[in-house]
Amino acid sequence: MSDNPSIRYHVSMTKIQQLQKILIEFSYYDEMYGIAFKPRAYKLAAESVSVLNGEIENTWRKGGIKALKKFPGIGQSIAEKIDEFFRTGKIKEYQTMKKKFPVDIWSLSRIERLGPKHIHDLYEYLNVRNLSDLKKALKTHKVQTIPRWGAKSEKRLARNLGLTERASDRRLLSEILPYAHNILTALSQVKGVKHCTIAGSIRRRRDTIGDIDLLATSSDPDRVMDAFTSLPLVETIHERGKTRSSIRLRIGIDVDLRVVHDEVYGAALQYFTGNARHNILLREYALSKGYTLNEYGLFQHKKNSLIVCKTEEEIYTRLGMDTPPPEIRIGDDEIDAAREHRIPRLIPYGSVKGDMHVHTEWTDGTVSIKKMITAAKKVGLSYVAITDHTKSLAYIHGLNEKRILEQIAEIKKLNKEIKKFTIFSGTECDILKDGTLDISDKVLAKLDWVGISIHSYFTLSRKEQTKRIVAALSNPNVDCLFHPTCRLIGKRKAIDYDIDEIITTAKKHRVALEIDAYPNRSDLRDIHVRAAVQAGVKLTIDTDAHTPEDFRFISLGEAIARRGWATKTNILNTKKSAELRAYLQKKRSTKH
Ligand code: DGT
Ligand code: CA
Ligand code: CA
Ligand code: ZN
Repeated sequence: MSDNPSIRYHVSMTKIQQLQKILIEFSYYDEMYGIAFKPRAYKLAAESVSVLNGEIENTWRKGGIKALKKFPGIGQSIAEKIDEFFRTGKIKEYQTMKKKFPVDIWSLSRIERLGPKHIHDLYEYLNVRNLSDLKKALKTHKVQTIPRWGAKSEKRLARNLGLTERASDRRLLSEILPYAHNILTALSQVKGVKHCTIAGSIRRRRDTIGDIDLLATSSDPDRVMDAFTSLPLVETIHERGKTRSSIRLRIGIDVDLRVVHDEVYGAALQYFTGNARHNILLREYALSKGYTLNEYGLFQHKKNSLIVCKTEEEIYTRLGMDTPPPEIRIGDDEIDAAREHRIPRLIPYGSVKGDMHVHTEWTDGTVSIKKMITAAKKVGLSYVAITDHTKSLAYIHGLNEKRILEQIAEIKKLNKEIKKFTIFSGTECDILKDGTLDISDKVLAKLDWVGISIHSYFTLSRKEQTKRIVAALSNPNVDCLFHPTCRLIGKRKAIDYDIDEIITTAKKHRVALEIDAYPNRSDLRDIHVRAAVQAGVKLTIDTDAHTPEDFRFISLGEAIARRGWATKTNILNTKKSAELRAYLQKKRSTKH
C-alpha cells in the first residue's frame, strides 16, 4: 500500500488518462534525449486528449488515423500511436521506452518546476523512479549531491513537492474575488503598466476557483514582477521570471501573473481566460481556417505572419465569429453559436432590481425588516420580498399562520412609511416529506410571493423526491422554487431528482426557479439555468440574505445566469416592482 494519493490515482485511471500519461511521458522522454520538435507535439496531443476526452475515441472510431489528425499536435506518427492504443490497449514503442527508462515520469512531472532534465538526473544519479523514492532521497539529503543541484534546489524541490500534494482544494469565488481585485489595483498603479486584468476561472466567474490568473502589459516588466512578488499578502514565491511569476498568498491560494507585449495582449487574454477546452476547440477551428492560435498570438499560415491582435475581439473577429462572453467559454457549443451569431444578449450585470429571498430577525436573519431595507437600498435595489422560514423549522422559530399574518400587517405599515421602495410580503415555505406545504392555502393566498423549499429528507430516492417536488409545484399559490437542488458546495450534494421533470412542471404551473446567489449554494447551476431558459421557465436571482452584507452577492447570481445563457427577460426580478406585482397578480387570477 502506498500513502501517496497520486499513486492510488493510477490504479483507477481511465483509458483516456492512460493515453494522456503515455503522451506526456513520451514528451518528457524525447526532451531528455534532445529529440527536437517532437516534445511540443506530444504535449499538444496530450492536451487535446485530456481536454476533449471521449471525443478523441469517437473521432477515431468514425474516421481512424486520418480523422485524428485534425486535432492540435496530432500528426501522422502520434495518430498511429493513438490508433494502436485504441486497438490493442498498448503502444509498443512506449513499452520499449519504459524498459530503458523505468520511471514514473507522469507523477514526477506534476511537481512544479520539475522538468525532464531534472527527472533524468534524479534517475541517473539516485535511481529515483517514483514519488516515494524521491521523498526518501529528499529526507536523506541526497538530492543536493547531484552535480549542479546544490542545497537550494533540494529545498525548493521539497517545498514544491509539498505544494503539489496539498494543491487540490478549490475555493469559493466570493472569497477569492476581493483578493484578486486588491492585487489588480496594486499592480495597475505600478509605473509602466498599461493593461492589467483578471483572467482564468475568475474572469469566467466559475463558482469555485483553483488559482488566480492575472495578465498585464508593461514597458517595464521587471518592475511589475518586483511589485507582485513583494505584495504584503505573499506567503511564498514559487517562481519569479521576466514574463511569468507565481506566488502563494497567505490565505493559501496561488496567483499566476504573466506580463506580455502589447501586440499579443488579445491573444494572451484569450488564452489565459480559457477554459482549456474552449481554447482547444477554438484552436482546432482556427487550424481549419488556416491559422495557428496559441498564447503567443494568431498566425496566418498563408502569409506566414503574426497578426497583431491587441484585443480579444480582434481574434474572434478574424476567425469570423462573435466574441463569446467569458462566462460561457466552457467548450460546449459556444463556438458554433458565435460563428452563427446566435449568442443572445446575456443579462447585463446590475440588471436585478429587487431581491425576492430575504430573511430577518423574525426567524434566522440577524436584523429587522427595516434594517434589511436600508441595506438593500444601499446596493441600489428598489424592492425586496421578505421571505422568512415557516413553522416546520422550529429550531429557528419558523413562522406559523398567525405570525405570518402579523408580518403581513407589519409590512403593510412599513410600505406606507418608506418612499421609493417596495416590500413584498413573502415566505420561504417548507416542503414536507409528501410534497404538501406546512402553511395553509388560505394564508399562502394572502401573500404577495410564495417561495417554497426543501429543508429535510434530502436523501429520498430519485422517484420519491421528484414526486414530492412536482406535488409542491402544483400548489396554485406557489410562485417560486427556492435553491432548487439544495446543494451546499463542500458540504452537501444536490438532492437527486429528475430536473427535466421539475422544469416541465415549473413551466406548466408558471412557477419560477430561483438562482440562489449565496456563495456556497450557487443553486441553480449553470446547466440547469440553460435548460430552464430553453424551456421558457422564468427565473429569479436572489441572495437568500440573512444579514445586511449579503446583498452584495447579487452580482454572483447574475454571473450564474449569464453562464446559463439567460437574458434579462428570463429573469423576473429585472422587472420594475409595479410590473412584477402586476405579473404576479395576473398569474394568480388565471391559475387553475
Ligand atoms: P482554475 O484555476 O482551476 O479555477 O481554472 P482556470 O481555468 O483558471 O485554469 P488555470 O489557472 O490552470 O489556467 C488558466 C487558463 O490558461 C485556462 O483557463 C486556459 C489556459 N490553459 C491552462 N492550461 C491549458 C492547457 O492545457 N491548454 C490550453 N489550451 N489552455 C490552457
Ligand atoms: Ca486559475
Ligand atoms: Ca493558473
Ligand atoms: Zn432562505
